[in-house]
Amino acid sequence: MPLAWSRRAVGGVAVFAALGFLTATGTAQAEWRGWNIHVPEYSVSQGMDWFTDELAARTDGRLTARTFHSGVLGSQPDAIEQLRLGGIDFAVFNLGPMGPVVPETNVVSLPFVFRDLEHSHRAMDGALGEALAEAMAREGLKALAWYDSGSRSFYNSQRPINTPADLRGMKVRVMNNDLFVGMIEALGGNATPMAFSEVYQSLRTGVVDGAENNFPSFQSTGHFEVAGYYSISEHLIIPECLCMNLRRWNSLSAEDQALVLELAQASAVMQRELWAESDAAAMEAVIAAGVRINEVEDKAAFQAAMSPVYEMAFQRNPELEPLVELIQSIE
Ligand code: GTR
Repeated sequence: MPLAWSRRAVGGVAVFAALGFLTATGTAQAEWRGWNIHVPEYSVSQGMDWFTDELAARTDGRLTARTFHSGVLGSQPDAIEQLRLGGIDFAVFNLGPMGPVVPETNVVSLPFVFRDLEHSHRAMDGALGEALAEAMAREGLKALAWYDSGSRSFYNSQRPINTPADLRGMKVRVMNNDLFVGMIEALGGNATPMAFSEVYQSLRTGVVDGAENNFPSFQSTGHFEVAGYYSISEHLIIPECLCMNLRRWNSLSAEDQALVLELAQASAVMQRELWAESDAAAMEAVIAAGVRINEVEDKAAFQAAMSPVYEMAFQRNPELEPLVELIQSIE
C-alpha cells in the first residue's frame, strides 16, 4: 500500500475521532460516520446504504448517517478501535479480526465450527448471537444485526489445493488473528497476516502465493486476476456484525433504539438475500474470467488437521469451549 494513502487514512480517522468526541458530549447532533471495507456494489455496502437511507427517511432527517465505503477510513483492526472510542459511529465488521479485541468472538473463527451457512444463521440469530453481543458490549460495541459473509476457501497462483499437503510451504495471507496463523501452520503453510487492501499487490508480486476468502470478495478485489486457482474448501464460515459505538447507542431514546434495531435487522435480512445472489454471480464471473475451480473432495482431511488450532484457542480463552458446545447443540 502506498505510504501516502495510509497517512491520509490515519489523518482522516484522527479528524473523525475529534468530531466523535464533540458529539459524544452532546454539543452537536452530527451525521453518524460508518466504516465499510467493501466497494459500493457489494452486498454489505448495499445493506448499509439501505440502513442509512431508511434511518434518515423514518426520522425526517433528525438522525442521519453516511457510510464511507472501500476502506477509506483505514484497516479493520484500526477501525474496531475507532468504533470503540467513538471516532466512527457504526460499521460492518467481519468477526475474524474481532477476536483480538473480544475473545469470545473467536468461536466463529474456528475452522469448520459451523456445518453450513444455515447452521450459522440458526446460531447467530439465537443464543450464540446473544452471547457474542454481550461480550462485545463489554468492549464498548453494540451489535445490531448479523450479516453474511458466506464461506471462505483457499485460492492461489500456483496450483489447485486438494489435500492439506498441497498447501505445504505455500505463503498464505490471513486476516489479523493468531487463530488463522495457527490454521495455516497446522496445514503446513506459512501464514502472513495482512490488511485486506494489501492482498492484491502481494499476490501480484509474489509476496504471498495465496489467500482465502469467499467468492464475492475474491471477485470484487480483483484477486482472481492474480490468483488463478480457487479450491472450494469452505474451512471458515465467519459472520459479520453491523455494530455501533455503545455510548452513541446509549445516548439514543428508547424509541430511537427500537427504530435503529428494526432497521439494522431488516437490512441484514436484505443483505443475506443479496449475499446468496452475489455469491452465485461472483462464482460464475470468475469462472468466465478463466479461474480454475475445484471442489475439495476430502474436507475431513483438513478438518482433522485442525485439532492444534482448537487446543490453542481453548488454552488461551477457556470461555470458547462452552460456546463451541453451544454451536454443536444447535441443529
Ligand atoms: C471479507 C470480509 C471483510 C474482510 C475480508 C478480509 O470476506 O467481508 O470484512 O474481513 O474478507 O479477508 O480481510
